Amino acid sequence: MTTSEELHKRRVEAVARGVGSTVPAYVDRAGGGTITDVDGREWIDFAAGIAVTNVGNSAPRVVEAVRAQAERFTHTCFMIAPYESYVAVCEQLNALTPGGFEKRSALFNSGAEAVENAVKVARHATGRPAVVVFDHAYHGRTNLTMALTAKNMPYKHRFGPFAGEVYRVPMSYPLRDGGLDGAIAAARSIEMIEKQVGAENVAALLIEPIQGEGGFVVPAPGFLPALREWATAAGVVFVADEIQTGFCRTGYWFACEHEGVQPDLITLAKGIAGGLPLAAVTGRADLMDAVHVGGLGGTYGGNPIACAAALASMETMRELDLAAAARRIGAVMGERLRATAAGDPRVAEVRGRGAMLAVEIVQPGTLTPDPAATAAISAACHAAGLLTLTCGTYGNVLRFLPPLVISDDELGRGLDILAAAFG
Ligand code: PLZ
Repeated sequence: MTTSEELHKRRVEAVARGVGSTVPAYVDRAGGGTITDVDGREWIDFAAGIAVTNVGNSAPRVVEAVRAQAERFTHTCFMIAPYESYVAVCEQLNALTPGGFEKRSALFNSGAEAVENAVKVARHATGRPAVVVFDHAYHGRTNLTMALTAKNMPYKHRFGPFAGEVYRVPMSYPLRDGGLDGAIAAARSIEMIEKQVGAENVAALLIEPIQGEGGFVVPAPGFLPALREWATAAGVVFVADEIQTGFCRTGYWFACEHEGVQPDLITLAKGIAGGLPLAAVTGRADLMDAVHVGGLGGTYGGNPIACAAALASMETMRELDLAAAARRIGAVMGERLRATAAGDPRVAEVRGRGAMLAVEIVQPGTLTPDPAATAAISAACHAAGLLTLTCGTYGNVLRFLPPLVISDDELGRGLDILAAAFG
């Protein structure tokens, strides 16, 4: 069989350099909490393909649904000849997302595409141009979503000019803003919007309820509710980007539920379909239905195989109660991480919710980010067979996103490797 080393040589000659990979191990198969590479090495998976395989890789229901749908038909294009599974996914999203009001959904392929479409809907419905985003935000790599994303390297560098009418305000980041009260942090951001943009010019306020790529930043309690309240009063569409936090990851179906926040629109992707490419915008019927017929769409959006996988994934989440599983995983991981942190002055903070936890690494005795130490700890994990990811504006956050079906044994072994990597 071909080895990872051989495949890597072929890759360098065939695949564009701009597409990176965290580890040079080529995958043979994956399931539960592990990935097996073509060299026969087993990795414990604390990445879940960046919070995608919440139901696990090749989850039995997903496999069966994909197989059955592929046999019936693979694609007709919903804009040409529609089919039930698209409608069923929308019905379920409308019912599952926070807010008892009437909702509509539209399906797309990627998270970035969902964000683009949420902005289209908000602009169309309000007739206003501006979009407000936050420091450390990540919303994608397309032209508009690069503008919405905060971090230059690697996402934006030399890829401009970017889309206009995007305004950035401070995030609540308790570790780095002196533990500012959530409502006070919100007032600071709101004042900036009102003075520099003008509320009446703002179509949408777009926020990740817990920031993903930006460093698993959990805003102080009260920050999201205060922004929600202001948006309502100002006629601004409150858009929650739950692409990384959604589908049971944080211990609820959606992270907004931790503070009872009801967004006007929610962007969804990643965990929605067990690894098949699917994304959605779900939200208030009056906003979604403001757009003229034919104004939203795309060739592949809501592909029938992806929809079948989404229905099977959501059923798996319900059947196995993966929100509860995320809370259990979070309790076990959190305890071990805090024990590690207690003896290690490089750990500034352990944070996150449910099975979306991270540690922020600094130079001891300071808040100065230490991306080199972060990379070294992550590399030690990789060397020992644990797949971990880093994130953060400063590249100094180790993040942990295991599949929610990981076994206690796999989780425990992963945490042992992690503890050893801290040395
Ligand atoms: N919004 C909150 O987390 C994707 C990106 C990894 P796409 N995050 C992982 C990388 O380096 O490209 C993400 C997200 C949030 C939007 C997106 C974009 O989703 O499916 O990658 O387009």
